[in-house]
Amino acid sequence: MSFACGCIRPAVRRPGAVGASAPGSRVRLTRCAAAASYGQGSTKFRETQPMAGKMSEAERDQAVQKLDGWTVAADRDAIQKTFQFKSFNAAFGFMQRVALAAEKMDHHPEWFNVYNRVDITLSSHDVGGTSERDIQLAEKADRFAKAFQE
Ligand code: HBI
Repeated sequence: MSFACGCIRPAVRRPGAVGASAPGSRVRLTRCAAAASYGQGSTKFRETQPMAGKMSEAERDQAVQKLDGWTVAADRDAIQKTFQFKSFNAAFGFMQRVALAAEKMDHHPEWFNVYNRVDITLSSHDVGGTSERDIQLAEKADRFAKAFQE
């Protein structure tokens, strides 16, 4: 079962958390554990989550085509790209730059780094799919990559 935020399992409501369900019950999360792990403190329990901000497939696909080398993830509503650099130092420098931009945007990548390679997946957990924030962060990442690949 998947949830609006893309999580595959609900969290158990902790006693005292805000929500309509009894403590200990398993409730439908719209702000997933990943979102909660962004340091937002308590997880908000809502029956529905406004989907404002989520791009339609057509909007997403059109936006991805304008990016440099990004693709739509095969298994979820997200965009992905693999960056290759000349060295680990260049890759890590790129990651540091992206991290600063992500923190400033309050919008964070899912990424994997091995040596000179950085795999980035962007999705907006709060809307359970791709939003303009993902496109904006992808554009920033492409700009930063150019600086670290020269
Ligand atoms: N990053 N990719 C992504 N998606 C989010 O929904 C998100 C985030 N970083 C921080 C963040 N949300 C916070 O604003 C809270 O909504 C969790």
